[in-house]
Amino acid sequence: MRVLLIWSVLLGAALGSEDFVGHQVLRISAANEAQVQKVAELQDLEHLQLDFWRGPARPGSPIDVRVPFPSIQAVKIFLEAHGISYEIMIEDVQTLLDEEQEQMFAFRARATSTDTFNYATYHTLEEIYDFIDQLVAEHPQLVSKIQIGNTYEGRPIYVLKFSTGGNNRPAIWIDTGIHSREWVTQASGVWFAKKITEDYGQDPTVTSILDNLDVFLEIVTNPDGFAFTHSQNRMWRKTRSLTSGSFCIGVDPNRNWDAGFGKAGASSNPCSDTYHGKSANSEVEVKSIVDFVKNHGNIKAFISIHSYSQLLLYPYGYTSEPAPDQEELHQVAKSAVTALASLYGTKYQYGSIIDTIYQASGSTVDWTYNQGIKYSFTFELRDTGRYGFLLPASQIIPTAQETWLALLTIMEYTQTHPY
Ligand code: O2S
Ligand code: ZN
Repeated sequence: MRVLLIWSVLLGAALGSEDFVGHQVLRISAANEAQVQKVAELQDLEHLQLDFWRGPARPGSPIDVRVPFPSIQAVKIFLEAHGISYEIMIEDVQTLLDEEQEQMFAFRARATSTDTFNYATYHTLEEIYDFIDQLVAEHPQLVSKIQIGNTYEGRPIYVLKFSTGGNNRPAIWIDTGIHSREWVTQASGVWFAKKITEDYGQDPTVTSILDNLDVFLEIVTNPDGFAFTHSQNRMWRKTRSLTSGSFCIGVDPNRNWDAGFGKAGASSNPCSDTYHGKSANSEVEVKSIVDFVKNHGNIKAFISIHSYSQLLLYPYGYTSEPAPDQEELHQVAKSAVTALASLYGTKYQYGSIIDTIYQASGSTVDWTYNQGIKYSFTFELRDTGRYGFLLPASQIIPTAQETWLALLTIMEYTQTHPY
């Protein structure tokens, strides 16, 4: 164990990946709007190098922030000075990263088929792309791979198509990993893909869905960012594009869509983790999906999967104007989270993005909804903050299983409520 640990640290150092020794994640409880504003001020102090994992949000909903070791005292004194309460959620981020690396190292054996693939560990981009090819080779009648574009750095962008025939059937879209550090989402995407191939022709619900609808699944929606989380910085969220006039890299692909683009709920600062980019669809990873959706023209449900916080959200994020279908979306969300909880009791909150989490402009599902895709939803998978983005691999399968129940609910509803 020790030796392995030392190895992984050395290996990390040799590869030049960023370390997080002594970094803490604080959970801040802002009691009122003034305290939220105070915490938001911290965000603007760039020298502190804070990484907001969650929020700043409305009073009452926690704000989680990763604080680099050299900033810890300053941040704690600031919070205490303003009477803002906080607790330490993660004592040392690097310890969790070392455990994650050790776990991956122990299971690093390459699978030769999707039956020997280890669904209970995290995988690299290469491994996931191999998995995709294996799944297609094993089920050529059911699964195909579509390349919808190339990333900023030139990597192929793949979407899996699950189809039993027909001519441009109404379709369901699911994407995972648009934020690269949300690793449980790509891992769940892999599990969903396998699950569909296992259940088609066996499980009546899945069979009926696929006899009527096509399913598109983009597992690694931000391949450059994902590769970067493995090679350089586990905490990377954005794309990897360059912005002229700035030394900072990347655009938030969940602020880059053409719905309330650039409004409150996104940053115009290229160094921010919620930087919206120069213009809507500036990111090729976003534009490739936009083109695909428009060309297809028959997508009826669009589900974009993030982590963490255990939420099921529907539009809007950029405005507090209720979506015209709010009541129906609320009912669908309610049934979906009920199904999800039935397996392990995991509790999800649900509602519109702006009411439930925070204002966010230019997000995926606001755009798809405005395109006429009524059943547009965003998930935030496990957990509620104990591990945040660093969810232990032992929770991958339970997370995927319970989420699948919610997805089935939405897919079945879509099938039985044509519009
Ligand atoms: O900030 C984000 O992009 C959220 C979702 C938004 C729709 C608010 C992700 S990280 C869960
Ligand atoms: Zn996200």
